[in-house]
Amino acid sequence: MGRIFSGIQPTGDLHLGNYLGAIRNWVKLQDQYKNLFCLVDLHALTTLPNPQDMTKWTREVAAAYIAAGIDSAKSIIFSQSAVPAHSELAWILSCLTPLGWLNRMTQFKEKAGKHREKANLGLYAYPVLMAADILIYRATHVPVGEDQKQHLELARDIAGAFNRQYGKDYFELPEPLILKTAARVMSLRDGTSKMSKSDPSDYSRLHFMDDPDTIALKIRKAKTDPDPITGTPQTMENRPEALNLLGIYAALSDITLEEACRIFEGASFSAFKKSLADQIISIMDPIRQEMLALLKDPGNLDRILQKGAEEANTLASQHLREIKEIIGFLRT
Ligand code: AQP
Repeated sequence: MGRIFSGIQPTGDLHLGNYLGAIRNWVKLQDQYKNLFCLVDLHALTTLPNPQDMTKWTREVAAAYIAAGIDSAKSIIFSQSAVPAHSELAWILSCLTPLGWLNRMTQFKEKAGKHREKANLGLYAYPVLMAADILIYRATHVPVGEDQKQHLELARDIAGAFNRQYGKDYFELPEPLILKTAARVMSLRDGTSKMSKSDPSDYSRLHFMDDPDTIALKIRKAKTDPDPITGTPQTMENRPEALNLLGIYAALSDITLEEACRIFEGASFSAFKKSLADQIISIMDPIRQEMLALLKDPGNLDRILQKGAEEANTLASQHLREIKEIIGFLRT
């Protein structure tokens, strides 16, 4: 059985993009692979959230995983910071990673923006920690969206560099798992930029915790254009907002974008938006209700994470022992 590692940063309220692009697909992988689903709080630290938010968002992401169908009896759910081997391996791997490789990472350039000199070292080294996250469990597969492809490539290069340096095929190169069902969701205000936790506008995204009235309002306010919906995606090529909304409807209904266009051909956006809001509410509101119930008992959530951390630590510490032996560290 293959092994999967994946995670989400607790850096804010989760949104529909995180659901359709990641969590919903992970649920389906649970019977095919051994899965580790992490709350990557060490990565989140690169944005320096205040401690209250870090705690709140970590529990919320855990609750979202479970409410959406990740089963802690089948999958390991845990916080990255509870497994010290991630940080230890990240240091080891950083000594094998040429700066030139990191300089090519587009996400660092995007996130650091114009103030590169002020960006923290953690943000720059983020892909090395991500390589450690994957390699410490000797994961065979990593579900990736477009935005993470380059980081996974780097993880494979770093694994190869370790194997070459020590003349041993210790790390199998992790394979990307491109999921056909993973949908890229764009901002409700701008169909050309992705829905994101860090977008300053609340109206750009739908949160897991939005109640039905808020969902309906945000969909009513979502940017569209004055033309009616046409029958194919090709005839709507230059209408990114319209295609994004139809794409969301299609993903939630398990149909293709072509089918969604056919169903709503000729419809006005006000009619389509009503159907879309109903569809979102019918899927996301039961998840919200379950999250609310889970968040009422933080002690129980913490126990689930504690159990996950123990399982993850058992796997990770065994591998770290082997890695240290290969390197020649003294076993004291
Ligand atoms: N808009 C999206 N559409 C599809 N998938 C998405 N993901 C994020 N946004 C979309 C997927 O969610 C997973 C976890 O993402 P993350 O929190 O680790 O970081 P991110 O990709 O940087 O997510 P955000 O929401 O954009 O956060 P910020 O604003 O903090 O950077 C990943 O699998 C990602 O592909």
